[in-house]
Parts: sequence; C-alpha cells; structure tokens
Amino acid sequence: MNEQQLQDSICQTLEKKLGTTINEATSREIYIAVSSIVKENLNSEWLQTTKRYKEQNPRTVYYFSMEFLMGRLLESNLLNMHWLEPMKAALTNLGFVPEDIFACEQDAGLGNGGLGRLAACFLDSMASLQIPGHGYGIRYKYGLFEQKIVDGNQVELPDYWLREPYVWETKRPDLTAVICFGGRVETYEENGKMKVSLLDTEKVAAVPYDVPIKGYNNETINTLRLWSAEPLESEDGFYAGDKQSYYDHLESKRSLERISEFLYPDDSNMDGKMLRLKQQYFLVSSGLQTIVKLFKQRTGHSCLKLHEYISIQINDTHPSLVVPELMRLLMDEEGLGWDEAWHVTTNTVAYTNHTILSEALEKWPVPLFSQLLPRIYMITEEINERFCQMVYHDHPEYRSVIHELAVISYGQVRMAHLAVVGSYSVNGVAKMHTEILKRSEMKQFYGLFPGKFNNKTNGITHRRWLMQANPELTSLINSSIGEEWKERPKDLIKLLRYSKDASFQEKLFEVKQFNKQNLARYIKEKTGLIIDDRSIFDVQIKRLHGYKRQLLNILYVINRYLYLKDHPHADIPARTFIFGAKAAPSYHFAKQVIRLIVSAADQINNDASINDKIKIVFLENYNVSLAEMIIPASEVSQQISTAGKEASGTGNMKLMMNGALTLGTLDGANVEIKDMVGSQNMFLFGMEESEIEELHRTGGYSAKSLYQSDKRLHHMINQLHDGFFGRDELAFKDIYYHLLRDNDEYFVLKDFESYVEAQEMIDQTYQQWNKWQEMSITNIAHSGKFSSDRTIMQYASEIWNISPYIPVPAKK
Ligand code: T68
Repeated sequence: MNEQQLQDSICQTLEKKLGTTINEATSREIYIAVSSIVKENLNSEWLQTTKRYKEQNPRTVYYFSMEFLMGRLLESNLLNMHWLEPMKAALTNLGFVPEDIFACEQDAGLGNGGLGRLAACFLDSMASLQIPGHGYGIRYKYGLFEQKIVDGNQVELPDYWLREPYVWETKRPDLTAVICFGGRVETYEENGKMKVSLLDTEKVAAVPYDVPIKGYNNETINTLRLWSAEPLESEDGFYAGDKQSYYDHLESKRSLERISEFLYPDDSNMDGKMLRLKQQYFLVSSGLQTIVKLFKQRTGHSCLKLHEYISIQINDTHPSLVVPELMRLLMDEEGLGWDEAWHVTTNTVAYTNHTILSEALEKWPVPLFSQLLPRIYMITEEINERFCQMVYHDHPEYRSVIHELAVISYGQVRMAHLAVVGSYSVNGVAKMHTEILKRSEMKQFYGLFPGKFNNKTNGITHRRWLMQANPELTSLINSSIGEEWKERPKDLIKLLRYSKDASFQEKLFEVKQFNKQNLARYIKEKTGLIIDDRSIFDVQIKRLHGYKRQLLNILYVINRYLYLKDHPHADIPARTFIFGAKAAPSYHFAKQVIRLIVSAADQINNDASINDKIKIVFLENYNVSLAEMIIPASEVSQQISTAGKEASGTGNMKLMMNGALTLGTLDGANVEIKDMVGSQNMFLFGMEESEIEELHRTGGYSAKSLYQSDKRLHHMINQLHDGFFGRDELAFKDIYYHLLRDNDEYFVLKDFESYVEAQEMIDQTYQQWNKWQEMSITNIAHSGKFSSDRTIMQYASEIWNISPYIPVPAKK
C-alpha cells in the first residue's frame, strides 16, 4: 500500500472498528488502528505460508525457549513488510509523530536478557531466510518486572503487559493440549507388552496463542506459539461435585492458571522452585504433543521417522525435559520400544549452552521432581541407568568419574547432563565459550561425545538493530554502498573504502550527533538531567551481575571524579556515563551496585566544581525499546566482564554495528570482534582468561594486599566503607566486603589499573577526531559478520540440516 492508501485505511479503521475519527482519536487508538491494518495483512500471508508448509512438509525446526524478549512489533513488522516509510509518512500527514504512535505498544518483555533476546533475533532471521522454523514459549501474564528507582534503590513493579489486548496474537483453542502433573504410575501387561499408565493426575489445559513472524522482503510468515495455562473445563462447564468442595475446586483451578502467570526474574541463580519446573514441563509437553500430532497428520508416517522431518533446538537447559517427555510420548502413546524411541529422540534434540557459571546450572531435587513428574522421573532414571552402563562398559577410562557424569547424582537431576546425553548437538555461543566448554566445564562429555560439540557464535538481527533503530545511519550507508547489505549484511565491509573519507566521516559524525541529541532529550524528559551532547556517550547496558563488572565502571567514574576535584583544569574530554541494568530481586550485591551508581550520580552530577566534565545517568527499566534508543547514540561500548565468564554477549555486537567503539576484555564474542577489526580498533584491557585460570590455580591473588599497597584504590574503597557516597554509613559495606573479605571474586581491583589506562586511551583518541571516525567506520564495516542471519545459516546447515526455501519462479 502507498502512503495515501494507508492514510485512507487508517481513517476507515478508526471509524469502523473503533468508532472514532481521525480528529478525535488518541495516539493509542491510532496505534490500534495501524496495528490491526498490519495484522490483517499479515494474516493472509500467514495462511499461505502455513498452507505451503502443509503441502510441502519441509524439514522444520522448533525453537523451544522459556524466554522470547520480543520488544515491540509494530515497527519491525512494518519494516519487514516494506511499509515503514509510507506508514511514517501517512502518520505524519495525519498530524501524528510516528515514534509516539509506535511507543504506545507495550514491550513484550518475556525474557531476562541476552538469552531471551537472542531467541527473538533468531525468529526474525529464520523468517527472513525463509527457514521453516517456529518458536515455542510461554505466554506469561507478567513479563520481567518493571524497575523503578526509589530513594536510590531498585524497586520492582509487576509488568502486566497484557492489560490491553495484544494485537499480534491469535488464540487457537482448537489446538489446546492437556498437561498432566503428579499422579501415580501403573504398569501392566497387554498382549505380552509392558504398558504404562499414569493415574490420578492433576490436569491443566495449555492453550496456544500464535504470533506471526514476518520475514523481511519475502512472503514467509512463521509462528511464535506462546502457551497459556487455563483450567480444563469439564465438557458441560459445570462443577461435578466430587471429593472437593466447590470453593476448593475453584481454588485449585486458580492455582493451575498460575503456571503461566509470571516469568522468573533470575538470570543466573537457579534456585529450585517447584513452579518453575512446572512451567518447564508445561512448555515442553504442550509443544511436543502438538508437534507429534501434526507430524502424524501431515506425513501419515509412524513416529519412527520423526527426526527425518523435525529438529528441536533447546535454548539452554530450561526445556531439557523434551528428552524424557519425547521418550514418554513415543513409548507410552505411540507404542515405540525404548531403543527406537531413543534413536528418534537423540536425533531430534539439539542443545545450546549459554553459560559456564556453575550457579546457573539447573538441578532439581529428586523428591520434588519425582513427585511432580512421576513418569518422567522413571524415564529419566532409565536414561541415567543406561548412560552409566554405557560409560562403564565402553569407556573404562571414565569409570571412576561416572558419578560426576551421571544425569541423576547426589539426589539431584542435572538438566545439563540430561540435555547433553539426550541430544545430537551441543553448541556454545562464541568460539571462546565453546572452547571453554570442551576444555573444562564439559571436558568429560566432550571426551565421550566429541562429535556432538560445535560452536555457533551469536548474532543480532541487523534489521531491528540497525535499519529500524538507526534510520539515519541506514540512509548514510545506502547512499554510499547501495542497499545490498540489507540482505547480505557482510556487504557492510564495502564501507571500509570510506573509512578515511572526510566527507563520509563528517556525515557519520552528524548522524551520531543527531542520535545523541535525541537521547539527551529523552534523558532530560525522564530525569531532568541536562546532558552535553558533545560529551562522550559511554554506555554499559545489560543485566546487573558481579561478573559483568558494572562495579569496575562506577569505581572508575568515582576515581575520575576524585581526580578532577584535585585537577579542575585537567584537559580531559567531558564524558556521560550511561547505565541501564536490572538486578534480580533477590541479588543483594547487584542491588547495592545500583545504589552505588545512583548515589555517585547524585553527588557528582550536582558538583559544580568539576565543570560538567562528568555526568552519570542511570536509566530506569532498561528494556528492548530503551536499547533501541540508547545504542544508536553510543560512542563507547563497555563490555568489561571478567575474562572467561561472559559466554558471548550480544550488546557488544549491537553497539559495534552502530559505530560505538568497544572498551572490553578478551571475553565472549569480544574476541571475535577483535579478530575482525583488530585490537587497534578497540580498547582492550585486563587479564586474559588463561592468566585468570593461572591465578585461580596458584591462589596467587590477594585483593587485600593490592588495596593496601595502592594508594588510589585504598582511598576509593575506604569511601565505600565510610559512607562518603552513601546516604548512611556502611551503605556499601557489602561491596566493600565483597572486594576485600571475599577476595574480589571478579578481579575488579586486579584489572583496575589496566582499565584506567584503556580509559585514558579513549580520552586521547576521542580528541583525534578523524581517527575516532575512522575506527567507528571500521567497526560498522565489520559488523556484518554478527548478523543473526549468519548465525542462523550456520545452525540450519550444520545442526538442523535445513535449506532456506527458494520459491519457484512463476511460469511466464
Ligand atoms: C546470556 N545468558 C549470556 N541467561 O550471559 C550471554 N539464565 O553471554 C549470551 O550472549 C546470551 O545468553 C545469549 O547467548 C542469559 O541471558 C539468562 O537470561 C537466563 C535466564 C534464566 C535462567 C538462566
């Protein structure tokens, strides 16, 4: 549709569907009108894709994830439909600001951070590459909490994102699955065969809500299917009046609905909560039931061939129950024998690992697991038994460590072991991460199954993170190297020709200024703080965690402040330090770091004696939409995790693609950024992973002696204890103890000096205007490698054995 047609359509929709006119409509009503026009258009193409998949029955991948951090969908749908420009024009003609209309959409925040956002980028890439691939997740009523800062502390508010109807979803009650919890297992013989039945279970309905995932510049629309727990109505809808009282009956119905009520806000500490295990089984069972049913309908084959048509990629261990649940369905429902079912299962499931932090490895206590899922537990025990037998007989070299490898050990079910044993592929998310898995965390499994292990370096969709978030940079790129890069992001490399081009540099600078002004306006609106748009915009935006070392950043800022107080006329450029970070509600240390950042901001932003050389901004409620505004305006990208701890990182890629320069350690995908741009185009610092390993091995680090011998550190750290920045004394004593008493687990003090040097390099380089622009262009030019299109192509060819769909040209 062109601009005029869109305008007419908006006016008509307002009248017919919303009973209002263009003159009276609120922004929200305009948003509803526009998104329903878009949804209607998607629906017909969606049907076509589904029909095609039904007819051709291509090999399909299902991406199982407890998290999909989708953010807003209107703008990305418009972009992928090629309607973005005409729609913006239509809205402008009608007297609205397009960005204000887009902002009426609630973020779908069904994820914690990188892992959830990766799943969303992958959906975009699968559809854009025409790969038959669908997402299966949970339709949480409450997404990740909304963060507010009250009196310097993080406060969590519920994110009731479904308060208003969600335009993009379609409820599919016809595809409802029934999920059974608890009960008891009975075995009996029938025609000489062992049969199993599960009795007296608690049942809940899993109702799917489908969201269309539109590919860029093509006609493919895949599906994100989100399952919602609803009470299972008896056929006539009445209460049958058995053992329970009517009120108990209602009460237990309510408790079943709670299964899909909220997303767990933990990004690493997996403290075994019964409800979370319920959620995991709920997702896995509803997804698998549907897949098996559809497979039989479409192919008419027995499930013996399931793996020839289907791959299931599990996003971390959270959906590992696919292994025993698929075994259950194949054996108990489809009548396959153990060996047949095991062959199918272990050729269907592929597992992605996202972390090596031991506290994030999921384990479930046997009593909890076996009570909630008795049949699944039986199968898991059998998997464990057979696996241990196999190791004992076939790998005598591992006999002495069988207990370390076992799926069930020390009274716990270990989900990572279940995932490795029950899958045909295990991948890490960056080269370095995969190497660490092979070399240390999963060394023994790698010894047993070397062929399963592979690397798939993460990526991000350049459509959302460049074309949508940064239209000004997109136009600049188009006008210099054409538009092929949009479908072949590696073509961004052609920008290298312009790295020293004065006119291109000037234009790039203008684009950055434009985006910085935009962000500065937002900051003023939200916080009242006035930011100098010529200062360096230095950002660290990610979940708050010890290993990500926001503490190192803020300690450095404090140090810079103390220096400026002593040297008010020092010739260093003004810097704005921007933070966005949510802390898990129960993560006390992380919350103290937020408090420290906010307290330092309070003091430093209001100290006139440093001539506005430092501003600190803590932006509340960091989420996808906020990221879309911050990233295009960023100049320094802080990726400063303790080496060996960040599996990959994806913010590093988004920022680089928007021209920010990385201040980072050699960790996760930073290593591959360095391989692309060279260390001369980044600011690297800190110990390398091997050095840290060595320190761990030798026990050769004492944070206390460093503190005692380094005057600068001594002075700064004492202030944490003495309450200089606190509202009360001892406000930051836990940070103080973390550093000194607990020996600085993440080597903040150890890396401090090297970090300061890298920061000084940034100050110097920023003052060499041309050099900075050249480095920035070089980073953008090399960022094509980090498009999730590349990642998905690798998953498709190396794990899923799926080729992109290439439509047959119509006959003339
Ligand atoms: C992140 N993991 C990695 N986990 O930390 C990051 N965990 O390095 C990587 O780039 C990203 O995954 C994508 O691969 C997470 O985001 C979680 O959010 C999480 C959620 C629940 C439980 C455990």
